[in-house]
Formats: sequence, C-alpha cells, structure tokens
Amino acid sequence: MKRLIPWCVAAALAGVALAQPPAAAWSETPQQRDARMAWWRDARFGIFIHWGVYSRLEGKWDGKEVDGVGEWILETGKIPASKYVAEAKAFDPKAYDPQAWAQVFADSGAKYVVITSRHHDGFCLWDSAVSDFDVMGVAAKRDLLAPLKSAVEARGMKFGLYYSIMDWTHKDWPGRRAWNDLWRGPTAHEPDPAAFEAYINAQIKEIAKAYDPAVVWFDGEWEDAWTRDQGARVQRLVRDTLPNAIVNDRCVKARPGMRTRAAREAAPGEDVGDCGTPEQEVPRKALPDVDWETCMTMNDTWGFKASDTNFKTTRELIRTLVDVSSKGGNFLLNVGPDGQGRIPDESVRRLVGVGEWLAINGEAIYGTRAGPLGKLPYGRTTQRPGVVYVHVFDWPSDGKLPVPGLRNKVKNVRMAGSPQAKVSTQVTEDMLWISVPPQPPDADATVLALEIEGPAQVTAAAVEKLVEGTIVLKASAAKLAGDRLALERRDGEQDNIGFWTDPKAAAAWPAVAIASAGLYDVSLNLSCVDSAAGNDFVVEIGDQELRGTTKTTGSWEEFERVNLGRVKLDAGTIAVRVRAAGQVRFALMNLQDVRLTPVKGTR
Ligand code: FHN
Repeated sequence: MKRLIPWCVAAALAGVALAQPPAAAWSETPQQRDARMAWWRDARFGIFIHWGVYSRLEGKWDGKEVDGVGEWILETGKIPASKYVAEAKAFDPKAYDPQAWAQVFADSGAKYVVITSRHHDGFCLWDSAVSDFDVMGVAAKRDLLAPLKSAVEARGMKFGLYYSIMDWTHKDWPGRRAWNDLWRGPTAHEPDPAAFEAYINAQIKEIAKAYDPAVVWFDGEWEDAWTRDQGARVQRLVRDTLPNAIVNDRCVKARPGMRTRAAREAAPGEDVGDCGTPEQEVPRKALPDVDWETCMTMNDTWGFKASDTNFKTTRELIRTLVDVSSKGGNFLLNVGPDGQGRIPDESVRRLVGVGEWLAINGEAIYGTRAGPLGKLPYGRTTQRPGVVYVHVFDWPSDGKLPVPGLRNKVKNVRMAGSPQAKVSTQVTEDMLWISVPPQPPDADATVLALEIEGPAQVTAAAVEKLVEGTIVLKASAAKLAGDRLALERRDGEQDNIGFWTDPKAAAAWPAVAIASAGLYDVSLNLSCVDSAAGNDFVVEIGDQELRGTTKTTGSWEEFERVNLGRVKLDAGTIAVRVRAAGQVRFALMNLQDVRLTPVKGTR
C-alpha cells in the first residue's frame, strides 16, 4: 500500500514553491525549434515499450482472461487496487537484459526508444521518493530504467520516457475508481487535485534528474480530473527542466492531432507540445507544417497479453513506416515485454525484418521529408534535396512504372538494393515512365531513387490520371444552382465550391462521358469544420445515388478525400450532382472535386 506522503512534502521534494509569481511564457524562435527538433525529424522510426507489473499478469486475473489491452487490466478487470498492488509485489523480471533489448532495437533501425516510466496503474519503473508503488516496493528491488538508458544510448539511440498523468492507485487522483479500495477505512482519504499536481511535479523532476530523457511522452490526460491549466503548468515545468526534450501534445490536452487544436483553439504563443500523436492510425495525408508521430502496436495490445497473437506482418510494418514517412511523420512501433522481461519472439522477428529493410533502404527514410507525390496507387514517395524516392509496393507486371507529374529533369535513377540494375526512363506529356526488371528486388517495398535537378516540382493534377480512366469533376467545371453557392478561388490550391448554406443548392456536371462500362469508386475531396459536421448529402451518378454525412476535416482549408462507395456504370454520358439530403446546419461542405475511379479488372 502506498505510503501516505503529505503533499507538502511531495511539493518540497519537487522543489515546487507552493505559490510562485507568474513566469514569462515559455517560447522559442522557429530556428531554436528547428534545431531542437532536427534529430527527431530525421529519426523517423522509434520503439515504444509498454512494460510494468501488468505484464506479469499477461491479461489474466483469477485465472480468467480480462478483456481489453494488457496494460488496462486493473481498469477493465475492475480489480480491487489493494489486490493488484499486493500481487505486484512478486514482480521481479529475472530475464530482463537491457543490453539485449537495446541490441534488438538498434538492429531494427530505430533511432529512439520510449519506455513507460509510469503507466496509468501508478507503478513506477524507478525508485520514486514520492511513491511506494515502485521498483523498490516489489521483488525487483532495482532501477529498471537506468540500465536501459545506458544500453540504448551506447548504441547511438535517444532515450525517452512515457509518463502517464492519470494514476489509478494514487490517493489524490481525482478520477478515483470505485475499485480503488486503498483509500477506504483506516486509510480513508479524499483526493486532492493540488496535491496530485505536486506529486506529478515531484516525479517529473525525479525522472528529469535521473534520466535526462530526450523525449517526454505524456499520456492519460483526457479525463476531466486533469485540467488544461494543470497541463500547461506541468508542460512549463518540463520545458524549464528539460529544455532540449521533445514533448508530445498530450499533457496540454491538445490531441487529437496538434494541427487541429493549434489551428482551431490554441491561443497565439500557447505551448501545445511539439508533435501530434495519432494513435493506431496513419493520417490520410501529410500535414506539411506539423510534426507528428503515429504510435502503433505490433499486435492489438500495448502491454503484454499472452492471448494476443494477432501480430501485423513485417511487410505491413515496413509499409506503415513508409506511409508515415511519406506524409512527414514518425513511426513509434510498440513492443510489450512479458513479466520476466522477455520481448516476444514474434516482435523480435519483425523488428529484425524492419531493420534488414532499413539497412538497404534507410536512405529513403532517415532524414527525408514528406514526398512530393503523396499517395500513389502502387506506393508512396519521400524526398530529400535533389532526390525523390519512389517506394513501390505493387510492382508493375509490364515492367513500366508510371511516375506522374514530376516536372524536374531526372538526371539518374538508382534502385536501392540493386545499384547495378539498369533502369531506363522515358518522359511523355507529364508522366515519367521507368522501365524496371520483371521482379522487384524487395516485394515488401522496392525503392527507386530519382536524382533530380532543383527542388521537386509537381503537377498535382497529373496524379489523378494515374489510374487510367479516372474521371475528375472539378469545382470550376460545375454548374451551381441555389442561393449563395459559389466558387471560391484559393491561391496555389484547387478552387472549391463554398458558401453551401442553402439546403436546395446543388453542384452539377450535366454531361460526364463514361468511356468504359464497369465499376467506379466515387469520392469527394471536401472540407468541413467541427461545428458544421453531421450534415447529410447525396451524390447522384446517373440514375444511381450514394449518400454520406460530413465529418470534420479540421478547418474549411483542410481538404480530405472521402470515399462514398462504388457504382456500376455503362459507357455513355451521365449527369453527376451533389446536393444536401435535407436541412443544412450552418454549411454543408467546401467541395474541390468529385472523382470516379475505375475499379481495376472490372472494365
Ligand atoms: O490508455 C493508454 C494506452 O494504455 C496506451 O498507453 C496508449 C499508447 O499511446 N495511450 C493511451 C490510450 O490513448
């Protein structure tokens, strides 16, 4: 059971003055930020580790499987906290070998490692002066973080710490659970938010001093028990204590995705963290002016769960790393070691596989930025000055790879992994055709390095032609009917139809030529803000119709492609029309285009 530590002692330990004059707001110049973020932006690939006393339970309690992810077993199993804490005493990872862990991570090609210092259950993987529920209170009786830090850094990787705001077993967590029986009876105690904040401050100071983490990965911030003001104060403490650290967007409750919050709500100069943190997903498109990192499990759980054998393939992991990199993000891939300190063999095999791919293709990932061509039907692109990397997932059966819309002169094409391979190119109207061998050197992803003159310049429209027969109905070609509906012209962007407030308004393309009969996927490139989301709309395609409901894309300026479904069309000329399906709350959408994309093999 946790020792009752008077909160003023915790505050004193934290060196936190009980009341202090407001300090000047934290700030840094764009140059200072770029210098601080540089290693992280170049790293592209990191390892996430979820490890704690829950790992020993393997997803089971009282011999029964507990639903949900392994690290949430206390919550989802509604286990009496006193029993959970008592059970934890046996945690003593005899097989824990930080050197072996670090070697696996280095072999995977990862450039940084982030491990859970304390997850939501409150167990600390270090000796904390403000908590008894830590490594010294269980059989381990040793610091589990320091040896990993030195092993990771000895191999040239950065060491980071995950830290949960939420603490299910702490006496002062205001979101106390009914099954937290630690603070009833003789130990009865009312949660004290100020004391909880002092506890967080004390622990932040401890881990900063002991481990000087290059990354502070906050989590567990979403409940009302933690306020944005508290988050701002702790964020400021981290900035003052660890001025070079990368801090994510969660302490200050800025997720989902920093751009949305920063664009919509953040006050000028507000510190909303250094990177957005999409979880278990990859954003649909690059967010050019935002640093972000997708974190993802290898199976379906963060913390070890013996029954979870649903591991992604190495190919999926490589392609996710490519997809994330092509959109300018980092990929933080999770491992969940078991209670003895063993990383599951399934995870090790996949990390080795990713590392083997990076050993050949790392040039196309490390130090690159979002690709100029976005999502190609057969792959992705990344870039660095003077080189565009084309990552090919689906190899052309006819040996001719179409690279659309690249306006630069291509001086040379190299095939990573097969430097001797002869690769010839031919340019037609706005398509670069690359003749490639019948078989790809790497079926997971083969990289072609296109050495170009000058910064990459792209004809965006050309990408659309890539899928032969794609029909793009642009806003500027639409016939508009209805009050206020109008074409909006945007510098450097595609025009869009806007001011769609009239429920009777419609955008129509009265004569669309369908050259070949077959199945077509219908999609809209649209934008919508939170406050207008939820309006129903109809897309009429000839005598068929598809329906949709708008969802937020973050702002009227952020467009996302929405797939509506599939229609079977005959050759001929049809009309296409977009209209509201009823009342319009605020505004229906901004619409850049409607696209009819032929489904391969159905024409
Ligand atoms: O609740 C946690 C979860 O256990 C895990 O740590 C993930 C990893 O990002 N974060 C929280 C869910 O968003």
